Amino acid sequence: MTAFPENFLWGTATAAYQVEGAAAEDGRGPSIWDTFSHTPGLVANGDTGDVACDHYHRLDEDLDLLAALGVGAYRFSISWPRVRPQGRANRPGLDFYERLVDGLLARNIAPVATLYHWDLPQELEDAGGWPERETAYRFADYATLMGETIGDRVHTWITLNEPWCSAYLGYASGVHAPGRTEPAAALAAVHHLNLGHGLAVQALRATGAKDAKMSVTLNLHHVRGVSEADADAVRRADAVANRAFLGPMLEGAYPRDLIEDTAAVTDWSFVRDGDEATACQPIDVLGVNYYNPTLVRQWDGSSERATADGHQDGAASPWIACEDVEFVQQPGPYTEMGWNIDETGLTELLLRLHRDHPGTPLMITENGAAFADVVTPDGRVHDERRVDYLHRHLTAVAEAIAGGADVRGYFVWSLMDNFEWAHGYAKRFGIVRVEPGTLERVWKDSAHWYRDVVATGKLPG
Ligand code: PNW
Repeated sequence: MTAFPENFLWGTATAAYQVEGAAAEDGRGPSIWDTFSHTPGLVANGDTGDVACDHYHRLDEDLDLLAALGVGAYRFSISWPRVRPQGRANRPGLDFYERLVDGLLARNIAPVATLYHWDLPQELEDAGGWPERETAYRFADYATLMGETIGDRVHTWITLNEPWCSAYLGYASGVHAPGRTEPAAALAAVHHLNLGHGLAVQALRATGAKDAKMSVTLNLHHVRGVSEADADAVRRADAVANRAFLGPMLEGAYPRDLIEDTAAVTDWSFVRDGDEATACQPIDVLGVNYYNPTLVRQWDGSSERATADGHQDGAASPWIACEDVEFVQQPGPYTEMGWNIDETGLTELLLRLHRDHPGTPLMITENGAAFADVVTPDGRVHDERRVDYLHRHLTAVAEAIAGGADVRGYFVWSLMDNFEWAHGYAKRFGIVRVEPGTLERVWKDSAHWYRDVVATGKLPG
């Protein structure tokens, strides 16, 4: 029987635009995801986050749901345009997060707050977005506002969620908002996200948030080569996907090979003296989101290039300076996202982080799977494939802990089915089903299973 450490933090995760709805209420301004989802053809089925799970209006019910699950922590994100539209504090928006945080604390659930889960205020994108340095300063202003408002009650602050997605899917491949396909701008966005992270940690520490833990969540890619001959392909993909963030944030410098690999795209002149030191603020825990590994091969040009990472079907690639890297189809089984299921990548990734950054505790801030629901006439939702996925990945976490990795917690993505970005509502990650139409919350088998894991701190069987 696999057991977890005594103080292990068990939680579930969501993000504001994916669950809240109430897109035009109480003074909320538009974000880049409102604009993107309302542009025909960019999101599957024309879905938007206008209503989403209606979490904004069902807050108490959802807080009770978390309490019934017995989780010790809840990871949510704050909608920047709800609390600071047009750069001005919006009291009704702030009130919502006060009620959320107080409601969690009243139920003995630790609030883990992400400042930026992709919903940039539209006016900041109109001024250039993350490729502009100003955006990093505006982000720090927003961090100050949130630190002053709820900083005395938040357990852990996560500055950014997956800046890889913000920069490369938003500005290089364009499959996420704001939908731009400008590789040089994407690398400038990488830098201003790194800078914004550091500025936000400084800003939070300067407010009532000074006792909270500081963190950032990265979707690190566990990159493997098909054979030893593919070492350089692995190095390139790792540089642009992982070390572009780990370097400045944890070591205070961009990796030299990244600068060289991308020289034809940018001269990195947007990096000013002192920026890397600013990005490198001490953090208390590193958030890791993991779904599947990445398999690459050196491309010699003799055949058509494999592009099986799910990001190459359009014209533009998020993999800047990886023209000679093939992304190779991995063996199944697969989730509904087409992502292969391979928990060994999670153990290896955690052990690598432990080896490369030994002083930095780790937390799995997202892990989970999309599967189609099987609802039986008795109203139950039998998602044994999700239970199997979670079981495998929690076993992998336990193995990493046994191998020495300092892993402090685990958050299932997601508490409930929600707006899965460009896929709309078609891809369902919840351990709780959200009934289309009525938005009723229905426990899937995985929710019952997870409640038992949280209650015992052990995996069954
Ligand atoms: C993460 N990719 O997104 C996000 O943090 C969540 O909001 C999201 O719902 C979840 O994972 C499931 O997708 C990702 O294309 C979106 O590589 C896309 C990718 C990775 C993560």
